[in-house]
Amino acid sequence: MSVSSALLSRRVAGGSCRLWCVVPSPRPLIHVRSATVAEPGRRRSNEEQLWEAAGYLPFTRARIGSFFQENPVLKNPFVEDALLRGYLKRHIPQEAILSDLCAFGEHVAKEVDGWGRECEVNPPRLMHFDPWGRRVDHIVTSHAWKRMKDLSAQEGLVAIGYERSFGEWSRVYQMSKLYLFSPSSGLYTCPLAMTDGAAKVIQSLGVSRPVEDAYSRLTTRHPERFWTSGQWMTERQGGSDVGNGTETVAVPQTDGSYKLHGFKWFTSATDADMTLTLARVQDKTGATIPGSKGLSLFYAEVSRDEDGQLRGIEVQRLKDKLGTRQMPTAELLLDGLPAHRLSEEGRGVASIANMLTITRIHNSVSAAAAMRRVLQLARDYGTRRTAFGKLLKDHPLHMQTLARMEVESRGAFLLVMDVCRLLGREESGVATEHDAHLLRLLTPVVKLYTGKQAVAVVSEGLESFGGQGYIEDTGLPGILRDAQVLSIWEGTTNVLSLDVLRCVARSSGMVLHAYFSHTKSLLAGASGVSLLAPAVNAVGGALCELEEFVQVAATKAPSYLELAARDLAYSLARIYTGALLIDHACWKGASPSDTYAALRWCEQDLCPVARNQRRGHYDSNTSLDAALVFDQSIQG
Ligand code: UCC
Repeated sequence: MSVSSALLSRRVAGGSCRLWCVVPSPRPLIHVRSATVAEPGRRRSNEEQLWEAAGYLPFTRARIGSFFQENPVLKNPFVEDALLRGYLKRHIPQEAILSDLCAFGEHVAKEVDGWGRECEVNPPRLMHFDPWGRRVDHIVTSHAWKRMKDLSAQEGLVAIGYERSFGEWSRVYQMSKLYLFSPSSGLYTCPLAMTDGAAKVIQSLGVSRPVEDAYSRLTTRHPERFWTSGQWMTERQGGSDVGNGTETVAVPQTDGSYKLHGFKWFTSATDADMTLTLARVQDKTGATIPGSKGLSLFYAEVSRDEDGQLRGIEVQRLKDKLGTRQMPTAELLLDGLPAHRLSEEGRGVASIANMLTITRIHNSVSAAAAMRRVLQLARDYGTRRTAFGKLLKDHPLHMQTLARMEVESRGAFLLVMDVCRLLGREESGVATEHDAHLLRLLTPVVKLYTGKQAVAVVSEGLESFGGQGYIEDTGLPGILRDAQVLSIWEGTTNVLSLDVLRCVARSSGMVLHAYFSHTKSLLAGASGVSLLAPAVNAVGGALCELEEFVQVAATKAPSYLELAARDLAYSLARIYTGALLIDHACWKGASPSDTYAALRWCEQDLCPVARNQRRGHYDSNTSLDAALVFDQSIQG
């Protein structure tokens, strides 16, 4: 009998059984891993001596063995991203942009990513009182969080969008930079999204007193002047049904300003310098107008009085969140916050809509960036980690898994960048009516679709690291936690699906008309490319199905469309993204991987709304959904 089989039979006969049976042991059970160095004055057991003689004791108290896993290494995310570089080379081959992004990517990998990690490890905390009992409501943030603010100004992460040095492509440039920054930013992209949104609102309403100075601070590159903005929309009754949920009142002052009184339940990045928020103007009797029509948009600065007290704000508490822990999110009592009305009375929702457009696009950039980041790390890890005798990269099944993630990630990137392109066109005054319709339709679509994709892809990405993907101090779990918020804030998947219906209705279907004609024009460019024929046919077929769905749905009651809203939004996203992937694969600088990605994307169900329509899912009279959800019955 070999040494190992002798050991095995002994352990089965006696040793391992003791782990399970609570039988008093004649001597303490010694774990084999720590048994090689005999305790002073104790004789080694025969079993231990056998293990040692066979050389099977790699671990001792003094030595912990030679098995370590190599960590994935973050390399320059610009250099590592063939699609980003290809996209930019195709659309904005400006040396100034490419070299700036390359240098920034290097900085992100070498230094900024470490700051991002520090933001996670040292989350913000709220100091309610100073040591002498004075209420101070001070949100203490990490050094790294403050560095992110300076960096954001210096790198022009908001400013680029307003300088417009590259005309209609300025937004693509800005968002490409944010895309490189986002996964390493310690969630600083959240205050930047709101800052960008606030600048956009102020610009669209007209930059005049009292917000001139604020606008210049939001869009400056000078760290000492740079301000961030909040967007306080969510109250105790929630953040989706803003029209009915907003309780905050605005009390007019004799000088034309207002004081706000209310409770903001969820304010992100609460260390902002200013905010935009909604409130109901009180008349002389204290009455307000209910619903959306009673809401107006206000600008308020976050400042302290001579005693160091926040003016008109009490920070109730910081939120204890699943993710985005790097960022202070608070409940705020507004108790006479000095404010200025920016919109006409009752035009609050319409006026803040520009901010929603911008933050939803930022959200989508962060979603695409999270997918790309987890893939970059997984890809690198695949070249280092050996399992079952070879590197992960040499296991075809592992590569298949990463390739599927890659297809999702590429699709998301192209969809996001196309929306940024449209935004840039609108802002530089070259957008056609058709572009404007597309931008309105695709903004909720890109936000809702990429938010969901990010959670799925990042979750799969964590699995590609095995158990290490589940270990906190690798930094990997935080990517998943932070991805989960992307489908929630700035409108949940269902709220945004309803926004799609809303813009279809308000435009009398013109947004869909723009969608169909643009998608067809993208496909037309690929008509002679035989390699892409299966993808072109799939998208073309799905587009026909979608047109048929729209025709049928137009004859149905609103409840029918409401039930179809989510599938409709998914269909819009998948078909349009398929067309973008095909279009990109036709570019003269495209690679075989671009073609492969397009083909793979188009193999999925591109038009789930047509499929589910045929199954009768939207006929509310036959729907058993609620019965299924609340099922309590047991048959028999
Ligand atoms: O989640 C939050 C935390 C902030 C954190 C920031 C993160 C940034 C990302 C970071 C990346 C890392 S704050 C709360 C989030 N809440 C929402 O997003 C709201 C969700 N709910 C909606 O979107 C709803 O659809 C509402 C609130 C807009 C619906 O309100 P109404 O009053 O029923 O809306 P109406 O009546 O349909 O529209 C009123 C006006 C209309 O204009 P007019 O009167 O001129 O016809 C609409 O056309 O507003 C216009 N409007 C829009 N315009 C409404 N929605 C839009 C839109 N999306 N785009 C353009």
